[in-house]
Amino acid sequence: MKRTVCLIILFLFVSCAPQKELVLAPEVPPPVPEPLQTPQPAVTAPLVKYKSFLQCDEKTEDFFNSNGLEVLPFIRVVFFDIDGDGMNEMIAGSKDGSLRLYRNSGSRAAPHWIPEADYFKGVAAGAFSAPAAGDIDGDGKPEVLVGTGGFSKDSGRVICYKNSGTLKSPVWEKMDLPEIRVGNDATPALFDVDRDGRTDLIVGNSTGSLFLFRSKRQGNGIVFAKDTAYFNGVNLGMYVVPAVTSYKDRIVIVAGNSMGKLSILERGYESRSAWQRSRLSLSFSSFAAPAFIQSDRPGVFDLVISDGNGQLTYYRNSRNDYRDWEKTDDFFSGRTLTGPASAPVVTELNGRVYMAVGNINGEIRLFVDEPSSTGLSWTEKPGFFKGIKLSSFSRGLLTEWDGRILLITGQQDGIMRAFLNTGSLDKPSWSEKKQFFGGVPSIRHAAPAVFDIDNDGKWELIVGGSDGYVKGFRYELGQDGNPAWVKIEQDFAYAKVDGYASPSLVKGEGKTYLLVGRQDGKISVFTSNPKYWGTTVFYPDDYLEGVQVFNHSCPAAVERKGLIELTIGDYNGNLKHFGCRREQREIKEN
Ligand SMILES: [Ca+2]
Ligand SMILES: [Ca+2]
Ligand SMILES: [Ca+2]
Repeated sequence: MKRTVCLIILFLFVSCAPQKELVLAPEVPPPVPEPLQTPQPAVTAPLVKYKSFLQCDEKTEDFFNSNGLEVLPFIRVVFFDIDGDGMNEMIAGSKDGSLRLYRNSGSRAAPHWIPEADYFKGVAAGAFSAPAAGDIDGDGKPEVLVGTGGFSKDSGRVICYKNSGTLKSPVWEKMDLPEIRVGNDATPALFDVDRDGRTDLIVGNSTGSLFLFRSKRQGNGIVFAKDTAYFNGVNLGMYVVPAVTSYKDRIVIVAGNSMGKLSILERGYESRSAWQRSRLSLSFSSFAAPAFIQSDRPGVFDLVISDGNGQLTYYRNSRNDYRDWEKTDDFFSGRTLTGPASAPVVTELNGRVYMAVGNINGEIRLFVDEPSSTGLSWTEKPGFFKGIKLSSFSRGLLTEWDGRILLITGQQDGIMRAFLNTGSLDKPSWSEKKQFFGGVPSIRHAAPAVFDIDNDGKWELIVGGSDGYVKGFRYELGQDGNPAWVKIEQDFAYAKVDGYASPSLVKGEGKTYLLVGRQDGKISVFTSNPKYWGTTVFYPDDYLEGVQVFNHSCPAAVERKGLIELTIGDYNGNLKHFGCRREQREIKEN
């Protein structure tokens, strides 16, 4: 019954379509999926219907990430041999509060990290987890500790978990210890500061203080007793994260803070010794969190520093003195990171494919499709957009204007801007065209795309917004040489998703696909098929199979050799790549 109604509507719709007066009422349901018929044999056979979809296969390893580590916001790591196999694993806490275990199956130079999904099952800290690991009760098996963060009453604790299973198949259970609290955002590190054979606990907090908890025997177990005098007067900057080791018979703490700055603190073991503090010259954009890692020289530790963008950077202890740190690619090469709310747009210009990627900080980077030194398929052109500073949640794209290259940008506040490259591709020089978007309304979180929808050789402007709508505009040239934009009325009537629409358009086999990223990380597909429908309207029709990203998905599609190459950015800052081909699936009757 329902289908009959649909077919009637469809019939009415198609028969009306060529007339110019057609007005789409929002409540009119979109037509049924495109039925394709197999070639009709002479004899009457049952009608077979197909639904077309895009089968997408992930190829992120070749394009953006050969090392396997997904971007985790506010990642905090420790390196520790948790399973006793003689190799250090990486234990990572993150914004979501859980702990993750990663093993490097590659080498220092060509790392490949593999997550072990369930290793820390049962360990959860609510939010912003900061890990530590060590044998705190002296039974020869390691415990795992989690510092908690975030804006809740549970923030600022250190929770200890004991493994009642085996090293290979652990069963983590919360230990029954007196509460360990330090205010908000606890960041634990284990170290035996008094050399009594029991591992003590050093914890940072959100105000930049460090606290010592001395390990004391109690009955058959241990307790951590707060020693307020030990770090008296030491402040290292908000959201301090300590990493602790020893060097030349002194205790050494490298600590990072939310400003991205790092300090080194040192003192002797004896109780009359006092802390000496100095700055390290390393600096990050935000939330620097250091961790020591075994170097390739016995007894010497190198440093891994994570930051607020989820980046991990390896520093070699170049003079073995914990002061001279030299950045190297070890362990974390092979990732293309462009910052949170990663917003790629891929365009083809003069036969070359370019990808501009915006982010939450208003930065834009340019990549070209040539293999990079790490073997990935895109190479960055550093400084290509030098001098252009946008506000947050930027998205930019390159297109052509007046025989030159034009950068179009959108951002959170709804302002769209255009910059003309008056230089060359090798030495760009950007000059803003102030009056370029006359007629285009302000669209919050404007996510622009350009595409020649109607094949007239002029591109149209397609913009998604935080309200979930996708709108299209076409231009006529005004007297001053600037375009005057007019809204495209019908084509995008159905192009609406559940928030933060981020459009990308691509042609394939006579259709034009409008792929729209959305808040929940899925991608909606709308299809314009004038030959079939007799109209250029984009209808929800085809769908993507095999695509999953974290939220605020931002797709960028380009057609190459019959394949739709799909790049997707997400809120965490991952870039993923999928190769999609059109397939048809038989629709079962009823
Ligand atoms: Ca191990
Ligand atoms: Ca133990
Ligand atoms: Ca101790």
